[in-house]
Amino acid sequence: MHNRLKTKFLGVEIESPLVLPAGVMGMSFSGMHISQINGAGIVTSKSLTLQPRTGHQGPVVAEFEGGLLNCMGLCNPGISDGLIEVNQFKERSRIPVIVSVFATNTEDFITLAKEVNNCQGDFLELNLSCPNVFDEYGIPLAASGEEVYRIVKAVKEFSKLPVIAKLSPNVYNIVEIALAAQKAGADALCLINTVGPGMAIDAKMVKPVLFNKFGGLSGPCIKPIALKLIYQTYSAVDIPIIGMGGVTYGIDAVEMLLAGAQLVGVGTAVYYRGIEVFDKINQEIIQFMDENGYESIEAIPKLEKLND
Ligand code: RRO
Repeated sequence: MHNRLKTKFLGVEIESPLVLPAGVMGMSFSGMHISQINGAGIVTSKSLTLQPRTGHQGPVVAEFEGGLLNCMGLCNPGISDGLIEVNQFKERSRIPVIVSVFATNTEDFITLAKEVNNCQGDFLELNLSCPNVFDEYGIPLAASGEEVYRIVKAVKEFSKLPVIAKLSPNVYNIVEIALAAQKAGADALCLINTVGPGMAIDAKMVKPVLFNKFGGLSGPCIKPIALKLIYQTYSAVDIPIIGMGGVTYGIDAVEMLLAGAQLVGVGTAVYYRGIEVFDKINQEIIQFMDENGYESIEAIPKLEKLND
């Protein structure tokens, strides 16, 4: 890994600002490991729930001209088995891991956080923003500043790990939600989760492509939304942001950094460019730095904040 890509996140040294977001490579040790070998600086587990979940019936992924739709439905092995994979990863790998968890109420989030305290993970991500379980659980918690505040505050009392709140793009006022998370003690924010949900239709078959009909949008078409929400949030909060949404090339990652992100998630691009995408984007960032006279990642400036 190139020294010039080194950075720090919440006091932890990392070799590249690129993050494997939750869910992209599933929940196995090997999915996280292969991302590390290919240049990711931090990996995130699939969001883990208290009990295992099989997820939705397939097809759960659909391609369209602007990116992908997914309705995985929170398929995961449950917290106990999931943490075995996390520990296995930590024993054989040298980079930090974010353990992502999902629940629908404060008590379950606290139980999950206590479980995560006993694993070798480095950070705890609260997924407050899955767009694909509306039928089961209703509107995501990240739609309400009060809910976000309540859950983050409760988890912070019990978590030994720094807490990252994963927010939704599908809200009217992202700043209000981000400030609620910060006020509750969140150590960092992660945004954005997938957009929508949306829908794809197979015209010949006269039916929706996804079995579940609707799914969250990811990929290049959501990058402008991600950049706007990250920039608005960066302008308002003092805690670091992991920015993601449509990052496919090095220049997209640089745009995220300029918008205020400290780290950058690369998810759907794995589908387009293969697992080597992390190394490719690392190289493209270095090329941008060479061409524009930046010696290190930290030397890449941020945009002037809104209302400054
Ligand atoms: O599993 C999913 O359907 C899923 C989750 Br938990 C999420 O947070 N975001 C997403 O696009 N899909």
